[in-house]
Amino acid sequence: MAYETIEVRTEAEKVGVITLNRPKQLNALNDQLMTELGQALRAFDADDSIGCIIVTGSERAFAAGADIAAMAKYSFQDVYKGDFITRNWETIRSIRKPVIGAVAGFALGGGCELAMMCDFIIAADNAKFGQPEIKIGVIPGAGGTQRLPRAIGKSKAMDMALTARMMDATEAERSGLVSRVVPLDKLMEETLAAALVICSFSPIAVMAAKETVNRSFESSLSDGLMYERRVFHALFATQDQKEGMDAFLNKRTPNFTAQ
Ligand code: CO8
Repeated sequence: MAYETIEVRTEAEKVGVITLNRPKQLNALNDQLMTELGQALRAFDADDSIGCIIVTGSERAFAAGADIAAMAKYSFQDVYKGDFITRNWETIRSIRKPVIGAVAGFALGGGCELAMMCDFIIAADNAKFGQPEIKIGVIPGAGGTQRLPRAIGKSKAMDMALTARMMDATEAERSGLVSRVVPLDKLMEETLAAALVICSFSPIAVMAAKETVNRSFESSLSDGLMYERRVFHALFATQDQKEGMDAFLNKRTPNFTAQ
């Protein structure tokens, strides 16, 4: 499929890589980009040869937010009737394979929110995260007020949403927003290495692990624990569980088949 605002490629025939590509606008997220991103994510999710997906931007910007030029003239009627955001921003939530955000440069506003929709974030040492919407008379609208406090706690989330200050990569890692910080020139190499580790495991177990961790954000502890237990039990019905445990006991590399 021909895309105009993203680039799509496959690495090692197993990892789908989606690069946001509106360099002149620092990858500002407009309707076309979010629609194309959703299409590319869905295509990789449906492709049995793909085990993990990476979403990334440029060295200067992962994404500097929603496209302010596109939004500036919208009325309430436009955004409400057009279901602005929900209609094409949430596709990533329905992707069942792991999605890693590889973030360099600015991840601001909707860009920070998109990064937080990924399953985890690997940041380059030049990454800067922020929710500066307050500076342009609005608030985060794609999950920033909800995912940020869950990721870094109320005080820091309030600080970012109310003062619009940016958080650098070191602080983002210390706060739990990102899982690792790597040198800028190693960002893709390290993220790809992480993706290939994930690809080496049972795709069924990987999918189940993602689903179960995500469940923790939607349920009470006891409901979440029960859900985890049942999924854990269910994995004993898979061939991959037999294979994984047998390979461990016989000191050999497992050959997972997604069965
Ligand atoms: N939208 C549109 N264009 C942008 C955006 C953006 N968010 N960010 C940068 N650009 C454009 C600039 O207008 C500029 O274009 P031009 O060269 O034609 O003037 C070009 O990118 C380069 O930007 P700068 O010259 O400003 O570069 P600097 O290095 O000086 O500054 C910054 C970089 C700090 C990133 C600065 O560009 C900036 O502050 N950008 C805006 C950041 C922002 O406010 N983001 C939040 C937007 S609101 C939002 O995301 C709401 C999300 C709600 C849900 C999403 C719904 C769709």
